Amino acid sequence: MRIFQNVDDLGNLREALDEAFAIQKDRFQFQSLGKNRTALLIFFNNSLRTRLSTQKAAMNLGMNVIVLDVNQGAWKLETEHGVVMDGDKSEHLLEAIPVMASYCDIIGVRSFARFESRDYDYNEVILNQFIQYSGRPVFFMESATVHPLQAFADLITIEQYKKEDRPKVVMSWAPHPKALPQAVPNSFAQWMNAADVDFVVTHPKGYELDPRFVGDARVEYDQMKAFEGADFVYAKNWSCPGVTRPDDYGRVLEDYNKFLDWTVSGRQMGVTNDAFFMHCLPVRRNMIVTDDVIEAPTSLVIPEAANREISATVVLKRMLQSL
Ligand code: AN0
Ligand code: CP
Repeated sequence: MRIFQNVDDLGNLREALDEAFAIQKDRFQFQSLGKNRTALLIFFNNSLRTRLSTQKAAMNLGMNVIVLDVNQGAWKLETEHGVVMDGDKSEHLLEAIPVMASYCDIIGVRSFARFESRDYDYNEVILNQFIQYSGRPVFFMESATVHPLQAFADLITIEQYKKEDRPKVVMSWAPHPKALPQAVPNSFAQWMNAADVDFVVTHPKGYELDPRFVGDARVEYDQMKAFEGADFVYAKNWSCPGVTRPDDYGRVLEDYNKFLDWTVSGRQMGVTNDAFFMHCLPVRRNMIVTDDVIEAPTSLVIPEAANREISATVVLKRMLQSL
């Protein structure tokens, strides 16, 4: 595997899940695979889980790891082509990428949506430059539009905890004071569409996700109706994807205070099939989800985060095998 961006990059999903469960049983079985190989993890944005779990995954495989926080210690990078660099940016990404690539075998990049232009974000301009100019396998550690390591860990978690063969999985928008990207819901929708689950999305009108990720998944605007009989509830906020009104892209459409009844609480969980609660974290309590729901025995947020190590180990293993 040379690129890890979309669910299709894994090929047969059942085989990928079986590989994940085998790694869960013995995460050190491929220790010799990464000997004298180096993973470079590049962060343009903050991270707790991705940073730690991906380093841990590389160590499970016997790799060396270098972590770069671009905004702390590296030169400020220009990412646009053709600009006169007379501002605060001292180096261009087009030099920085091949230089960084020369020190490693595999590159992971985190670069969130900037919300300046929908086209710029949805064309994945930054990550595509890494793919084009690094000559290395590249995996997405949350880009402008996708977060595949998260979605893979989410699917592993659902497979691990499901009580029905084909569980009902509900992804619910929840309120948040600041504009957040669509990467997590985009990937979750893409992966749920590929998995054997009954998938429903619920959000207020105006937050419709891009069809290239949500496909023809069922959308239910009545949150309580969507939650009926759910086996898994996946909460997440996202800003306006700008599908029907591109000018609204990246905006919080209305004051979050008007949507506090969308906060996942015992009221909605009460109509589910004793559903498990999931969230990618970091989460704002009593905004996205109430304390009692996230602290309940049915909350999977910690095992879900722990599975990030497993998804990253499978992905890095496959990339090592492609070198
Ligand atoms: C990010 C997001 O919503 O995409 C990262 C989630 C993994 N969250 C925040 O910026 C709070
Ligand atoms: N879920 C997730 O990717 O968390 P971090 O932003 O802390 O890496």
